[in-house]
Amino acid sequence: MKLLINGTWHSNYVDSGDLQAERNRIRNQYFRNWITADGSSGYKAAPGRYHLYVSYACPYAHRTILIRKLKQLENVISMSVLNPDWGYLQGWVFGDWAEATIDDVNGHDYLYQIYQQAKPDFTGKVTVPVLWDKQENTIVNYESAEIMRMLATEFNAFSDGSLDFYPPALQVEIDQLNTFIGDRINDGVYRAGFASTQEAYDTATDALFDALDNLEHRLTHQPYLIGDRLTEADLRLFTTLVRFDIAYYTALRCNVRRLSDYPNLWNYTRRIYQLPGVAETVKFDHIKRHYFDTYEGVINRRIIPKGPVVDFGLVPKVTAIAA
Ligand SMILES: N[C@@H](CCC(=O)N[C@@H](CS)C(=O)NCC(=O)O)C(=O)O
Repeated sequence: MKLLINGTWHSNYVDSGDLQAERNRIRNQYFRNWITADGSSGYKAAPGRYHLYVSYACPYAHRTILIRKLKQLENVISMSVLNPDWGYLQGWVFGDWAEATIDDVNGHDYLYQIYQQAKPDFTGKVTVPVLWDKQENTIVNYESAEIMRMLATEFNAFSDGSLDFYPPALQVEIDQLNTFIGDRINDGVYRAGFASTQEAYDTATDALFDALDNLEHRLTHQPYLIGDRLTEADLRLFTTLVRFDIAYYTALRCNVRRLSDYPNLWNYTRRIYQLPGVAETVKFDHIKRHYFDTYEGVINRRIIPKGPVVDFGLVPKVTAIAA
């Protein structure tokens, strides 16, 4: 496991569970600040003040890239892109890949140095996305769901305020969908792919495909998860679905069915992909590089995949060999 412990970088730490509780505690305690339109939180929405560190490979970072694009915040919030290959001893590194960048805000080579700069004794994983405050020289937040919500709601003075992906009347339903999709699908593909036992893989895969079946049914008579309106829940689902056949089906053995075997989910994913600006945020070369070249040693190759489900039956049934 790659992580910082008391500010020191470890590239191959074996966590036997001793650090888990501490890491969870820290995850909720630090870097969970909110930018607000009026500045009452201490972090005021302002053009040029904030910076995003992302990877085009990561579905969680993709949420924030997507909302920045759709809300037309590209000139308001700057962005650095990490190399998609996470196999380096240093974890996430800057540059040296098409459309990856250097860190032109803090001048670092590795993402863990951003965390060290913000909190020299930080303990925990070094994940993307990260929202950086150039004024206070610190990490504002590193939870994609929270960054996404802030960008969508607090920057309306500088962005396309007419687009509301979290409208008050739909918030209860969006929250319910986010919980379901987050657990069963966004995290579910990783739970399946990184399972260390057959049983854990089987359970995660069943839960994942049950959830996809459920959403396939939901989309029978409507273009988006909540009727005609594109919401935050759709964007969070999209970043996993757009990776599904390209990466998760093979690299993470989520292979009972392809996404393209689901007529409604497939049309839905293509519908969102074709919305103005969305395709520019999807970089399939980064996605492939990340999932196929990075996780050697993390994925247990001895687990037997559940799929693909193949029907060798012929209709009408052939009963004799014609030779
Ligand atoms: N809960 C976090 C998860 C982000 C996350 O897991 N990012 C992955 C890339 S897809 C990462 O940076 N992993 C590095 C690691 O596990 O050490 C969020 O939603 O922002």
